Amino acid sequence: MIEIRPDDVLLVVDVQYDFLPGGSLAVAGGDEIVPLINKLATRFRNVVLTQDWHPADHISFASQHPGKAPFESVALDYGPQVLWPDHCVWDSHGAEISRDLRIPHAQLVIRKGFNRAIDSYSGFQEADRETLTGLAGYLNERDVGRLFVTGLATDFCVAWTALDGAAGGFDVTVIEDATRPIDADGSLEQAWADMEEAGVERVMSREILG
Ligand code: VGL
Ligand code: ZN
Repeated sequence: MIEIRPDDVLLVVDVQYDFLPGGSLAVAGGDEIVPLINKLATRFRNVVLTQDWHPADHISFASQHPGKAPFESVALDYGPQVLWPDHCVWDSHGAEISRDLRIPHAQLVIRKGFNRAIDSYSGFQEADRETLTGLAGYLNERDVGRLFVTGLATDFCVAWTALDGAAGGFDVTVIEDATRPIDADGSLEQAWADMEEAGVERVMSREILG
């Protein structure tokens, strides 16, 4: 069993309608994790949410690259970029955090991906590996303990957030069954390998909930 301490933080990544069944970039079984995250959240004094938040002409959208289809890749200034269906366009229904997520004590919502020319899977920094979101500053200023990461999708925004957290010196654990993957082209296996390599812990929710 893992004893949750008062200074630990639950990070809830991108539980938004576009990533849930019926959404434009729906993650299979994404809705199944919502009740579990609600339950986990009752154990944490500190909860932080992230919200994917793109302008309608965002560079990660296949629709902005003539001749390209979703899930193809392009080379951008900052490296390879997977192209996605239009999703989480700011102020659209799909960008809203699910109303089924019941975490009234959540303290902060970090929006990311709002610069047209840079994607941001990670809650900590954009894909140029330079532009910070301020999340590390917030957490450090609050002098928090361990980070426990949940949400969507395991192999993209959850993994990148966990990896950047670990790189930033945080003690990071992913609660595997409180996430669901997109799993495009071996991305899930790669993500777990990268996280293991970075020292990110991988647990199941029962180790916290009993
Ligand atoms: C995500 C792809 C594009 C995610 C966000 O939340 O994992 N994936 N934008
Ligand atoms: Zn996105």
